[in-house]
Parts: sequence; C-alpha cells; structure tokens
Amino acid sequence: MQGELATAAFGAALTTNWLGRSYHYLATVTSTNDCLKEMAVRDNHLPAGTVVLADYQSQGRGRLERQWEAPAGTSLLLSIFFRPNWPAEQAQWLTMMASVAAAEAITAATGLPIALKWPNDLMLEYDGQWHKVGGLLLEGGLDHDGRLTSAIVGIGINVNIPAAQLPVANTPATSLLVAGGRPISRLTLLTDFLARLEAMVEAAESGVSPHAAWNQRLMTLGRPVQVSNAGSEPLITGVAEGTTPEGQLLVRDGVGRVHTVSAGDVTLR
Ligand code: BT5
Repeated sequence: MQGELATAAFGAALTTNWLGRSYHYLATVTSTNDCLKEMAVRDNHLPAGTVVLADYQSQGRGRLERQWEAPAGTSLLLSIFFRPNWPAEQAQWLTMMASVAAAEAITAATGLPIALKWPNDLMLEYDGQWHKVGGLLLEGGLDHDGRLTSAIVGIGINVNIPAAQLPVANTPATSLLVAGGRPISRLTLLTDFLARLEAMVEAAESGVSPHAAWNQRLMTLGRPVQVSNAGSEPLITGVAEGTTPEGQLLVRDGVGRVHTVSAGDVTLR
C-alpha cells in the first residue's frame, strides 16, 4: 500500500526518542542517500537521526555506482543521518548496527532467519540457495583529524516485491513476501528497525561494540571465498576466517597468508 509510510502514520507509530524524529517522506526521489547528503550540505545543524524515506527511487544506488532497483511502494528505501564523531576506522560500526537491527526486525516480523553477507548484504537461504533481500550503503565525511563527523546509512529492504517484479541480479534477489509467503507491514518493520537501531547506537556511543552481534550473523565465515573489486578478476582466493573489530574481512589464501580486506565483493566458492 502506497502512503502507509507518509509522515502522519509514521509519526504515530514511531517509538524512538531521536532516531527518525526528523522524518522526510517522499513519494519519489532520485536516491534517498543523495537527497539526505544535499540536506546535510544545506543545513549545518541537520539533526542526527534524520531519516529520508521514499516509495520510489529513480536512481537508487548500490556501492560503486551500481543500481538499486525496487518497484514503487513495495520496499523500504531510506537513509539515516548520523554525527558519530568516531575515529574513521570505526565507520563500519554503523553498517554493523543497521545490519543487525534490520535482521532482528525482519525476523521479528516474519520469523525468517536473516544472515549477513560481508560487507553489506541481508541474505535469506531457501531452496538450497542464498538470496539477497536487502543491502546497505554507508557514506561518510571525515574531518581533518580523521574523525567521522557525519555519515549516511542507506538501506534497502525488499519487503513486498512480487516474484515477477524482483530485479535480476548475479546473486538472486528475493523479498519477504516471496520468501515468507505473506505481505508484511512496511510501517511496523520500519519503526521496529529504528527502535532497535536507536538502542544499538546509544550502546555504541557508550563504548559497546556491535562487532560480536554482527560477526555472529556473517554467513561468509569459515567458507571458501573469492574477493574481487568492481567486477574485476578475483584479487584473493581463500577461506574467510574472521573479521577485525573494525569490520575488515580476514581471508587466508592457499599459501597460508592472511589478507585484511576493507572493501570488495565476496563470492562463495
Ligand atoms: C547494496 O549495494 O547492496 C546497497 C544497496 C543500498 C540501497 C539503499 S536504498 C536507500 C538508499 N538510497 C540509495 O540510493 N541506496 C540506498 P551493492 O552491494 O553494490 O549491490 C548492488 C547490486 O545488488 C546490484 O548491482 C544488483 O545486482 C543487485 N540489486 C539491485 N537491486 C536489488 C534488489 N532490490 N534486491 C536484491 N539485489 C538487488
């Protein structure tokens, strides 16, 4: 149903203290990340926790300028503004927290177990195959001391996309409707996600790392993988052994050397 995420209904359902209290609903936008980035440039005092959400994106983005596609009114497509003031190395904490909060909220709404694929995918396994049900896009700005002064976390979750309208992708796409067999309230899922995320961000601000909760959900660990960049030839082939506290992937190659990977695409071999 279109319009269920419009401002009045959202405001009535939201239970958070600050996350999402500044909320901008748009029926259509180019990309919620781009829109929020422009808002942050225009307004030096944009509140932390500002959310921009759209029912349709004409230029939804993944990493490396890849496209994020979703039919109008079927998905959750939003971006959240943060002022972490953390060391730059800790930037991935935001991806970790948003991934775990999304996974928990999806399971609460559907009963479906969500795994995470390093670095930024929400995954569901059925029919002997992994499917991508959502993705995250972190973009941040550093100050002169290498601190993360502002950051935008974009998240797309395929909620009620019918099977015939799923995007065609290398990793098969799915939606909660297709995997779970029934439509899900986007509003309930959204407000539950924001409540969980707010609690995690507050814990992180008092020093509690989200690393363990995130690491535990990573389907990538212990598996033979190939790591590549932007569709290039595999850079590293080996076994994904673990992650660093900052979220880098540790891959042991055939001669036993451990590579620390900060960015890239992982394929399970
Ligand atoms: C991601 O990138 O997975 C991050 C996606 C972030 C999207 C959100 S929506 C709200 C906010 N505003 C934006 O403009 N973006 C964020 P990446 O790992 O690069 O994966 C992109 C790839 O996923 C594409 O190249 C396709 O192969 C595939 N794909 C595209 N749309 C998909 C979908 N709806 N479901 C599953 N896979 C998809």
